[in-house]
Amino acid sequence: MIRTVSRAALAATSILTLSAPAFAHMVFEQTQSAPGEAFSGVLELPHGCEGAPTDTVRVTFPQGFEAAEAVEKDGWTLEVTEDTATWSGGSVPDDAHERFAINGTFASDLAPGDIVFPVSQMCGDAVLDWEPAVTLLDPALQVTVGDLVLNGAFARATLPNAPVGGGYVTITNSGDTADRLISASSPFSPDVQIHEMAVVDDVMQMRHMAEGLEIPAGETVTLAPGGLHLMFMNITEPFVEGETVPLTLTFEAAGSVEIELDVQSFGASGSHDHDAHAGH
Ligand SMILES: [Cu+2]
Repeated sequence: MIRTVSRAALAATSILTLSAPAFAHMVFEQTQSAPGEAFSGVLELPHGCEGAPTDTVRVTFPQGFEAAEAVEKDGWTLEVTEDTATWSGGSVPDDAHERFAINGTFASDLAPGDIVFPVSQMCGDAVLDWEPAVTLLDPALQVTVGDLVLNGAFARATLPNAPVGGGYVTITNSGDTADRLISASSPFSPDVQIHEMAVVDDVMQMRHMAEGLEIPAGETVTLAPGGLHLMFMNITEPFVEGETVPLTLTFEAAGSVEIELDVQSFGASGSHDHDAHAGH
């Protein structure tokens, strides 16, 4: 993600453009929604502007983000117009990570894909521009089983002779009791395991979750590159970009459901192909 730094005092020709390191960009805490769904977006300031404290934050609501509101903050003046929410008059030190929140509903006729909420972070005359995005998932690709809704299922293409493949899906439990993913199976592998990433002795390692994966009531669990994932052991054929991999997931309460994983490029991270994430 690119951020631009501009100072009003400088001529347009001398505007600085810097690439922010991946760990310092501004993203929404919740990055997925769908057309027609309500969305609560929380943004955290990664830092000030070149060391200076932040005094104003403005979020521009994209087209199709309806009934938009923003959440008041102590010590800040909030002004909401049809297109923007602006918090001003406060001060966030460079090393603090203050949060700002907006609410609204994505219009039901919006197309699936990334929706950018332009954000201007101001520190006196300095302005940092950010482009946090929300991915609208395609409702046609949702799969429902019991109280669970499965979204955005994908796998990454495997390299020649790779023994394993990774699969990812987002699972939302709309019920009021917890469920548990207890097993997975696929004709592409004799053994599909549920893995999590954990730091052991300062080294990131994968751990087989033999006890399964809890899907808490009312919550969304995201399996994604660099985090929780399904690991297809000893794959019987390669995962080829553009094709699909069938997968059966079995939940303790909701039962079994068959889904198809879209095979994306080797480095894909789901709908955010442009973002760099830690490898599998
Ligand atoms: Cu793994």
